[in-house]
Amino acid sequence: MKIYLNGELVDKDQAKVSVFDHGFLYGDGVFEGIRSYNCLVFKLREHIDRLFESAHSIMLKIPATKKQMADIIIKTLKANKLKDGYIRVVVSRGKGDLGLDPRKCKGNETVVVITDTIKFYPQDFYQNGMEIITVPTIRNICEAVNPQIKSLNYLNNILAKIEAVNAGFEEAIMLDHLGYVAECTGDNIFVVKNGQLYTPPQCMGSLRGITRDSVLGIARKLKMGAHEHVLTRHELYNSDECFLTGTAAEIMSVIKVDGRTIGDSKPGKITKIIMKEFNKITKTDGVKYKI
Ligand code: PXG
Repeated sequence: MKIYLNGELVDKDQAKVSVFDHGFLYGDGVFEGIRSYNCLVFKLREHIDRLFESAHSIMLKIPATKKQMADIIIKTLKANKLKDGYIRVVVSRGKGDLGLDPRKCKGNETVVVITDTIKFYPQDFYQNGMEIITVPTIRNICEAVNPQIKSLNYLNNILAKIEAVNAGFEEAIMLDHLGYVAECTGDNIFVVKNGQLYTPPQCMGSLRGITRDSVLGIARKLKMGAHEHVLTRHELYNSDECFLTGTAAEIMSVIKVDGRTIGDSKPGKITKIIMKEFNKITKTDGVKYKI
């Protein structure tokens, strides 16, 4: 496997970063998770835009243009002959000293692109839906670390994941500081009620997911009502359908939340339509490459 590291494609064993890298010492950096489907990098422009926005917010200079970053990603996919890949782009503040002052790292930014395959949830979940729970750890508040920044500091989400796993579940619902539903540890959440889609507004402490935006686009195209609206657990429990969206998970039906059955405990009709339409756009909405 070849990894892109600071201008070069190197073997996996040679892809090494300094222990003084502030990405390692402090989680000081940003990342993206992207998928390619049959030689098409899905929503590549949107992912690169979000990477640059995350970096801009933390005043991290990415040592490449957006076009160069897209070329690097495609070059890495080609080097690994991957038609269907999972791409991890990481840009960290780079090597500094033991203090957290980012000025010490200036000009040392680390750029890594890893391309691999991914198998996320068991196939059974995609057919029959999954059960999830709400966990005690709340999502970071915007005034602290804004969830829009896809930073290398994912401890907030990891704590929630640990709580879910400890309780015997694979995914957790995180609430915001007001008790409204924010999102899951690596996915956004939607409910369907009376034929209308609802997802929490991004200002309420959830990442503006690219899969989430794709689903809102699909709903608009199909003339379904889709709303960004605050959601309480009560509304989740009493929804007709519920599903998660994310690059890794894609569209995942949820059939039980905190022990409450959702709808008739099977992937819902609208969820299935969204899954089918999502599958269609993964064949068109992105940047093609040849291997
Ligand atoms: N919320 C959070 C907190 C995320 O990290 C999403 C929502 C979904 O966004 P996209 O743009 O992918 O639709 C994400 C992104 C993993 C993993 O391995 C998941 C994500 C990122 C990195 C790793 O679980 N999801």
